[in-house]
Amino acid sequence: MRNIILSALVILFTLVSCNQKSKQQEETMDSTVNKTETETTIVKVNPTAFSIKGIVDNYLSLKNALTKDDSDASADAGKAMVVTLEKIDMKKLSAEQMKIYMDIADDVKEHAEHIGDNGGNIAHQREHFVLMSKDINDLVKTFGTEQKLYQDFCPMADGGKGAIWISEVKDIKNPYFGSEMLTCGSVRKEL
Ligand SMILES: [Cu+2]
Repeated sequence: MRNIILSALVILFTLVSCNQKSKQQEETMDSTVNKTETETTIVKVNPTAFSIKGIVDNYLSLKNALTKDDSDASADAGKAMVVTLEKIDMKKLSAEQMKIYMDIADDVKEHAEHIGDNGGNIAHQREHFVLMSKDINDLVKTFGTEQKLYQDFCPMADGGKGAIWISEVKDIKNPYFGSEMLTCGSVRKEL
């Protein structure tokens, strides 16, 4: 998935460059595009200029509330996420970065609103958490984070289809089942 996004970005970036940059800049671009690290540089931004830390923090609070079967705390974390998303400063992002960010963030916000509005219905909150976790995974992979994070997987979540979640700890604490099956799942990789 990441490779597809990055390849698409490189192509997009090259197209935009061809239209807008001078011949000389274009040559500089072409010479760097061949290096694999360029793919990352295009996307990665100065962490002091743009950070998804607030979003990740809210996500982890939500995840931890779900592991404790605490629907009200999950709703609070969902509401906090909506506030965080509204405050994110996108000015330092390039047009391409902003498009990627906004596509993901719009989706995260929708899930956060549903989770915030469904205190008392943890099953429904967990349905939205399946999709939000995919978004957070994409955000972290695209924009990076200074914190060490793990991508965990539960094969039984989402009606047996399996689902990932992102965690700040290596121990498995399952947000999809909570106390019912707290240690179901495994670490897939470090992010
Ligand atoms: Cu909903």
